[in-house]
Amino acid sequence: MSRLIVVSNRVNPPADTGVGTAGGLAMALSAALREDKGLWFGWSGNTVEHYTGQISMQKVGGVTVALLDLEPQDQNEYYNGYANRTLWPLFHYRSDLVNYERSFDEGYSRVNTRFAETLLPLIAPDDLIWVQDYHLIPLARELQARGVKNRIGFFLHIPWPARRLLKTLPKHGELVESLFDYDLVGFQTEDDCEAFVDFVTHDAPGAEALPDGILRAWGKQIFAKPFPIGIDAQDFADTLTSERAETFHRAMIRSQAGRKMLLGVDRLDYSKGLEERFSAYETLLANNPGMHGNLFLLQIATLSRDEVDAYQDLRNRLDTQSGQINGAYATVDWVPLRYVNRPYRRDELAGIYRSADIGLVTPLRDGMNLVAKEYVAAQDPANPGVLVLSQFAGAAEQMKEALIVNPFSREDVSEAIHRGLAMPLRERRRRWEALYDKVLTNDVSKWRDDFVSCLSDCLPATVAEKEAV
Ligand code: ADQ
Repeated sequence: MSRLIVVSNRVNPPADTGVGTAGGLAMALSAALREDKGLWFGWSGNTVEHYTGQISMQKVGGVTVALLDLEPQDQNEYYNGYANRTLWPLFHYRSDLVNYERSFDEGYSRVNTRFAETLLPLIAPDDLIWVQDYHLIPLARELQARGVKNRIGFFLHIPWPARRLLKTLPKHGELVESLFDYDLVGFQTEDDCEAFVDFVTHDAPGAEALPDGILRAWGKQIFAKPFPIGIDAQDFADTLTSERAETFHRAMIRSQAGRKMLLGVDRLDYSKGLEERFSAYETLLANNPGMHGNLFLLQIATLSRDEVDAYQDLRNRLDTQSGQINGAYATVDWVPLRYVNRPYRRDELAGIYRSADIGLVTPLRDGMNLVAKEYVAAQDPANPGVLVLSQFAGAAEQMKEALIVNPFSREDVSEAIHRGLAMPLRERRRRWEALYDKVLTNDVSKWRDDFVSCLSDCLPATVAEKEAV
């Protein structure tokens, strides 16, 4: 069997303690590589004054990793610049927050070149290379320019934007063309895949969409397909029965003191719809005085990308908004909103999820959203909570038995919370059983196996023919 090399911006498998850095990609990849003899290559997260191109190999949380240090200029232009100030907002439909500068573009190319140069000596002829996410779109082009002939796949963890939006990005054609240097390009949802095909068929020279996801353009051919990501459901179930998860669960139940708990768990990111969620909760409180004192919202929002202005601004606004809600509604013995910025261990989170009556997952745009799946996986089958899920999370394409809401409508979200709180046990169980079945069936191993076997075996004959030429 070929060795798998995974390449991503950051390499941060959670330690065996489960403390890990927040982030769906890290959770999913370490679960996928742990039992594999594969290699995970990427940026260490550290910067050095002068770039050396030296790799350090380590074993972290059971995974072999190869780490590269970058320079401060790389961090500013590539990571904080092109990746998080340009592509992230654009791909999440926030063109108002897009900041494009040529130096970002240059930093993005430079770092992709550095990745290719340092990865090159580690590649054996029959390795499969799997590149992750928007930070590394041009990597296949850079590798091929250095003579790499291996099969290379790409998976996009975030949404693919609508055609007209993408066209606002300078050099968007070049970016899309570089995806045609991969053999297989994977998306989270059918919707994202369709948006990609829509761009290619309308705007790429010589474009042709053939059956089975084969796409031709720029004189090249690729295979484009959705591979919805999942969680490591088995590992999560084991975590749930750990002593720490149970301790946290009991502590939460005690601290609820008979009140219903609504729960949000997110990175502090404008794509997650936190301001809109707080507004919806405020609407619920304003319209239902009888609920005062009988419920609360626990919002865990771990700080993220706090070197980027838009994240600092959001943090300030959320501090104000949470203060206003508590100022307006709290009483001496009731705090309606518990707003927490610190990260929690996975086992602690599992216990917290289990004690929540409503899981609020209301991003304005999200590639998939693993919190929705973790919340479902953590529920007590005899008395499960209700998932309120944004129609704009990729997860909504699969998780139709959740209460699906429009996160831009405070009334819609507030009514769904109300409905969830009043939902009879029988309906809660019926919905949860259907959701849990999907979370178990479509887990992270299936995601990895589907992608890797498609990359290695199942490419359409026409692509195999192309390779033979
Ligand atoms: P993220 O935007 O990071 O991931 P998500 O899928 O929700 O979003 O994953 C978040 C992960 O971080 C979850 O595993 C969650 O448990 C963890 N986490 C969140 N808050 C935490 C906290 N306070 N403490 C500890 N852990 C916390 C990107 C895309 C998503 C896509 C994933 C995977 O933006 O759309 O689902 O990659 O492809």
